[in-house]
Amino acid sequence: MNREKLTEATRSQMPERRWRHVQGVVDTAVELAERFGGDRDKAWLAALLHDYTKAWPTDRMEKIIREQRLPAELLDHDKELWHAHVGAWVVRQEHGIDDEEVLDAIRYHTSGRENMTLLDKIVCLADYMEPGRDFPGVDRIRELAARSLEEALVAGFDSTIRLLTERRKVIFPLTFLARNDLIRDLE
Ligand code: DGI
Ligand code: FE
Ligand code: FE
Ligand code: FE
Repeated sequence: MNREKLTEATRSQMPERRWRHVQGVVDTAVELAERFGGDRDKAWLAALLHDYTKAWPTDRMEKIIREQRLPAELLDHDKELWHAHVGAWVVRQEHGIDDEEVLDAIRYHTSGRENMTLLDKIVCLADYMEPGRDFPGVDRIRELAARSLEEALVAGFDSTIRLLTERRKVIFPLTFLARNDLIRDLE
């Protein structure tokens, strides 16, 4: 697999603004991998591909969820969650990505999950704190990330839960499971 081709293929899936976000996530994920002893190459790859289908039309994603038997419960939750699972499926199909660790990091980058792997944490946290992100609490997340992936991620999930609550949105259960599991590990 050729890094340049994969980079161009990814770039072509999304508008320029989203591509800048992806580049920020790539740089941040590689830095976090270095800081916390993760696999630099896997962090690079998972970060590059994490939002592969983010800009796709929802009907195209819905079709894949139905036809490929991705978790049907996704259809009952926010469409914002779909691109993570659909993206993991598409990059395997289109680019032969078969590293399950990388695919899981893509699949769970939005919701998180219980027992997150080091790579899951790196990609999910990089997505929260890349330099282009600007939301209440992001600087605190960046500060925490200097010393603890887990503390920073809890702060990230808390900010998502807060935002969703304020907007009276349905919350995907995995987000709670991910957060609770990290809290228990920290206790
Ligand atoms: O794809 P990105 O915008 O880079 O970031 P993401 O994949 O983390 O998506 C975050 C969006 O998903 C954010 O606007 C909140 C929304 N969302 C909707 N329902 C849920 C949710 N995020 C989580 N973690 N859990 C939900 O239940
Ligand atoms: Fe995403
Ligand atoms: Fe995220
Ligand atoms: Fe993202």
